[in-house]
Amino acid sequence: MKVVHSPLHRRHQGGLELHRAELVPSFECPERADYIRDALAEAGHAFVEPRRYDPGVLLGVHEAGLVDFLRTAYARWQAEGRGGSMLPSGFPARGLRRDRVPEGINGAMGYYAFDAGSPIVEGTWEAAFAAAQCALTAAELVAEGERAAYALCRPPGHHAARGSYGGYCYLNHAALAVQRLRDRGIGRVALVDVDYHHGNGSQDIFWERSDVLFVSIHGTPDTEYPYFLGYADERGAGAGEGFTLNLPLPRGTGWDGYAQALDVALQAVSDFDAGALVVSLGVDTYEGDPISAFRLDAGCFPMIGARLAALGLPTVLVQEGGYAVAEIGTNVAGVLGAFK
Ligand code: OKP
Ligand code: ZN
Repeated sequence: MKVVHSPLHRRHQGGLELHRAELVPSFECPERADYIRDALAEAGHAFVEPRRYDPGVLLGVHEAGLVDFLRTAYARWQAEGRGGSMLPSGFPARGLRRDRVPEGINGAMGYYAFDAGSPIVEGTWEAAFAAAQCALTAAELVAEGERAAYALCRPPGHHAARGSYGGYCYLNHAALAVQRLRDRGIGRVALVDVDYHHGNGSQDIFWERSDVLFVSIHGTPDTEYPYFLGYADERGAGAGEGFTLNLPLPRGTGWDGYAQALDVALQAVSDFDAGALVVSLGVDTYEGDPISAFRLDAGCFPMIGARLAALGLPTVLVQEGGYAVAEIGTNVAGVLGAFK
């Protein structure tokens, strides 16, 4: 299938994250995309460059305040004489005001971020916007008649909400793909998130909408990141009530438990009568992943791909997580290989 990819992802590099009380190089590194690119080239997939879009397209799923913050943050940081990684150190948690954005860069960063693990470096905006354009392009290829297309996005996107960033995610690429398919006239779009972590950003963006079904299989927030969203009792609100489905699973889940949840997820997609499917494709469900705790082996990924493909829907796959760098390429290729 067509793989939409941009080398600009490399501009997001060298960031530090707060991990177990230490600043360490981010697990979300450029080599991730290199491994995937190499495995997909080896498997014979065709690479295309993203089309160019105006940043205004982001306002379909994000608040202008977040987009402006991300676009200008590093220049503001440098204007204060700083360099390296930007990480926030204070957040508007319970008991604090969140009705105004602080004027200074440190307060503004805490306002828009929801964790201290998502560094902004000099090239973060350029990389994230390039990834957004990859997802938009993949959606348009599918709207134009491709059976499936894959956006090799880096950094990932599914934790980025309408007005906040975190979890290594700045812009929500899968949500942009969904919105593009809607704007191209597809009435109902299903978004299936198979990343190990709950797609809190995607859930937030589509929470009150009945034209987008959001279904996520993930490690339970009882113990897993992002901790504060992704429970089974979250089902959407207003017109969107019943159009969010969360299937949290315990640490240590292997293929049997996973496959059962996948069947439930895909039955919900069938019942929704979607005109197209977007997949938030994280491969951090792999047993060797350094920050996750499911136990799927490499043989599971072609089976996941086969089940997704069996829906028979025009499908946009968008790369999310996956951190066992040597194996993520094989696992992504395993999923994509099922779409013939
Ligand atoms: C992004 B995606 C480690 C803390 C956890 C957040 C994990 C984000 C995963 N220092 N960091 O869903 O794969
Ligand atoms: Zn993840």
